[in-house]
Amino acid sequence: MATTKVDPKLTEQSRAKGVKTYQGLTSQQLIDAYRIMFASRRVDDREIMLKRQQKVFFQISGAGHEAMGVGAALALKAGYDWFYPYYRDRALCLALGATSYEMLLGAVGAADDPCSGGRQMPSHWAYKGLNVVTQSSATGTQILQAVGCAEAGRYFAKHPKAAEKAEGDYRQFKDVQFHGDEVTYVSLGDGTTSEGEFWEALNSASNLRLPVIFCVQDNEYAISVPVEVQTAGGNISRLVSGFPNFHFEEIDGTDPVVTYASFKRAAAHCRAGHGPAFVHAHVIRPYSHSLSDDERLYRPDAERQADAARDPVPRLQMFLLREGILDEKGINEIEKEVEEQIQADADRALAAAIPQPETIYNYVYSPDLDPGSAQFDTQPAPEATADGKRPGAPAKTMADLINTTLRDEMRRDERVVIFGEDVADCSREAYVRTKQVKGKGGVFKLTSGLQMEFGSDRVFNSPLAEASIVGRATGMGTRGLKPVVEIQFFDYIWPAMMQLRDELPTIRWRSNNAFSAPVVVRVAIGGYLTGGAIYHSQCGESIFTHTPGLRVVFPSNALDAAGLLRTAIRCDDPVLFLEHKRLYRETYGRAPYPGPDYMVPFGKAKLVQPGTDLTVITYGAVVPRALQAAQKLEREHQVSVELIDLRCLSPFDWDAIAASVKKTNRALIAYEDSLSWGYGAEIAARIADQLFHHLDAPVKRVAATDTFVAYQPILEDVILPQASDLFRAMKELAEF
Ligand SMILES: Cc1ncc(C[n+]2csc(CCOP(=O)(O)OP(=O)(O)O)c2C)c(N)n1
Ligand SMILES: [Mg+2]
Repeated sequence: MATTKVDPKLTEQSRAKGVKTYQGLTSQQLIDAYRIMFASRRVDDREIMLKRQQKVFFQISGAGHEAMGVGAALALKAGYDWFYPYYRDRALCLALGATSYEMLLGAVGAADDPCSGGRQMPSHWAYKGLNVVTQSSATGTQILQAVGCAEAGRYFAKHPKAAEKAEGDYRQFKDVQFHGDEVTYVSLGDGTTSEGEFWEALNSASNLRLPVIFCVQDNEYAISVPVEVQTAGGNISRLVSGFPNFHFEEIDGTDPVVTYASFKRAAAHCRAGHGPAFVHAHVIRPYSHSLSDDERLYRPDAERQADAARDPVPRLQMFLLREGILDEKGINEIEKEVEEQIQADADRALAAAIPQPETIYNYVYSPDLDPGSAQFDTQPAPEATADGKRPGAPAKTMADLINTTLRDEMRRDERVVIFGEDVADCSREAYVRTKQVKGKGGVFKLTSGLQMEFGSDRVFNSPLAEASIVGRATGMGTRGLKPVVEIQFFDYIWPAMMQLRDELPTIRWRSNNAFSAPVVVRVAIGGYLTGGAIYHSQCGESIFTHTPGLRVVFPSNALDAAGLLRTAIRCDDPVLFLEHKRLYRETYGRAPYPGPDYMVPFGKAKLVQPGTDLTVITYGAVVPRALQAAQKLEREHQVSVELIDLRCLSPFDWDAIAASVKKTNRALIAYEDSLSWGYGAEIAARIADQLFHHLDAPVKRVAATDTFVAYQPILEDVILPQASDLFRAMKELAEF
């Protein structure tokens, strides 16, 4: 049957009875392996047929990779170890316990497709009960996540109380399970080793001695590009051999006995805590890359025939016959059973219900916890502070309150971990403990003192690699940790863009709510720094507000920063938390410590000042500038400005905007980013669309020039919107 699982216990029993085994595999296990490999190939063939009949919409095969998958699955434990496979891992998933019916549900895009409910292409595996984690189509993004997954397993083993459930925040909806000797499997093709994230992942796994098995399935092609073009010298094993703490294997991946034995050794190395393993398996790709590709355009027949001679399915069949494990009749029986099963599965899958159109909005965000709800709306309670502060206590800066909020939440929730560049007090912690140095705690000191209070496994420096920060955090978040990571400057967020656009915010939606990664990414953003120049002043928030599933927050004052950050940490969705550098220590917007439970709900704007003549919609560092301009306009021209601070940029508070514009009939959107295609464009379009009949004047925008930010302060002043620009625009709008 295509659903048969191979029982690893058989190995031990047979050995005890003196039965012949093959590297520990019994005859029965090899028969089962054949059944699965044959089934895997036949599911591919069936899908190819259905694609030609236009009954499915995409096909990518696992052909040629079957022996690799089955051997790995036999050596590892479904639902115990963790799996970050890639699209060629059909046989792995079947051997772990997924069924051919489930796979065919994916091919037709059925509502009950367990991988994605018809949202992803077929062969994008995700089986929650088996610990097979959702994957995207982006090659290589899974590798850093696998590293984070392994880190989470180790963390929970060391902090078992952190795994406990808690009410009232994301933990209520996040079951954690872990095993002290678990391993994380991650696979990729030879071409994908060219991605930088692959190297970042090897680096961290090696340095941290993480129990990750990297399985490179080398079929010598990445679509049409051969391995010698991808890999210097043509052999990835040679290039990675210098990474310390690894167990390396370079094997024939077309023989399940070889792959099983190799994975046994790799897993033993990982489970013993020695570090990661690297299995470089030479496989074949007997079909083209996918059904959208015709390999005859770039591979001659001779080369394809040489591949065919190593085909793992006939090869295992010959082996079984040669060893007398099965005779021809036995083989035929298995194949017939598999064929009949797959035929029946395909018929059932084609008749399965498809998803209802109205479900498309499901699981963009958590269906369980709404961070805009009353639960996240609390009042400042200065008297409730842990360190005895009282009302009338000194006003704190935004930097102070962010630091205090992080500290409070780390005390409250042992799942919170913090990492990023320079966020630790001192990686060589003995220097601080012996009082030789004070410690740094972030280039802006926002995480100061946290490593000293909570220890180096909860607050630590990462390598200088932004994709690694977000990718590892995503893997950790998937396992139930709450990483609150820092990107040092918004200007350098771009290496993490793939993780921030294609991974973190997509995990829940693409897995139809089977997986989630409610991670917080804190980012220092913005200009007005006098000398910050092009690479320390950028905004660009609209690039992220354009991404569904990501909550984007941008506070303008200390109290909001504290309340919104706490909501971000307790919430069940990924949050991009933008902290304006210029506001960190500004006099404007300081506030006393509001207590350890102060929260501001997401998606609720703040009325900075009420007014009647025009509405200004803004956020971040433009808020104090707009306020200054509005006060001057009132003083000098008796124009009453209603000033709205959005605080949350996605989702944003449309109701507050609409109510205000209906009252004032004039709207100005002010933002620090460059004007064109900026955040204000969406708000302006929506006002024009939905409030047209309420407008007495065109919707206006004030923003930075369509340039970068210059170093010379005179230029910076011209480029970024100033109070004087806002004053002028407000006055013109009022007079229109
Ligand atoms: C980041 C990214 N770039 C490009 C693609 C398009 N693409 C899909 S598979 C593939 C080739 C992958 O080759 P390899 O890693 O060797 O795996 P194989 O398909 O050979 O098993 C490419 C270029 C993608 N999915 N993701
Ligand atoms: Mg390849």
